[in-house]
Amino acid sequence: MYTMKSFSLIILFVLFLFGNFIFKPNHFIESTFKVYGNCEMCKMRIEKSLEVEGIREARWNMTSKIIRVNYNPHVISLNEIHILIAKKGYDTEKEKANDYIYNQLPKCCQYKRDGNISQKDSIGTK
Ligand SMILES: [Cu+2]
Repeated sequence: MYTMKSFSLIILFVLFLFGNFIFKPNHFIESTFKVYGNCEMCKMRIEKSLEVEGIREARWNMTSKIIRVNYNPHVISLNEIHILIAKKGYDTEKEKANDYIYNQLPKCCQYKRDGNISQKDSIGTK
C-alpha cells in the first residue's frame, strides 16, 4: 500500500497549498459598528464606499448609525473597511475622516463630530 499512502500524502499536500485559495470565496463573516452620518445621501455614500472586492453586503441604518458589513476577512480586513468609509468623509467608531473631505460634504450631511471618537490621525488625502 505504499503508493496509496504516497497518494494520500500528495492530496494532503495539495490541500495544504491550495486549501486557503479554494475555500476563500465562501468564507464570509459579519461585523457591525458605528458610522456617523445623517441622511439618505450619507447612506448612499457610506454603502457605496464598500462596493469593493471582498465585501458582499453593507447596510447602514440611518437611525441607529450602525452599519452591518458582510465580508471576507481573507480579502479585506475590518480595519481597511473603516478606512474606506472614513475616506468618503464619514467618521467611524475607529477612524476619523479627514477634515477637508468632511467639509466638502453637503451641509445637510455634516453630522455632529464632537466627541465621536478619541482621535488619532485622520484618514484620507489632503
Ligand atoms: Cu447626508
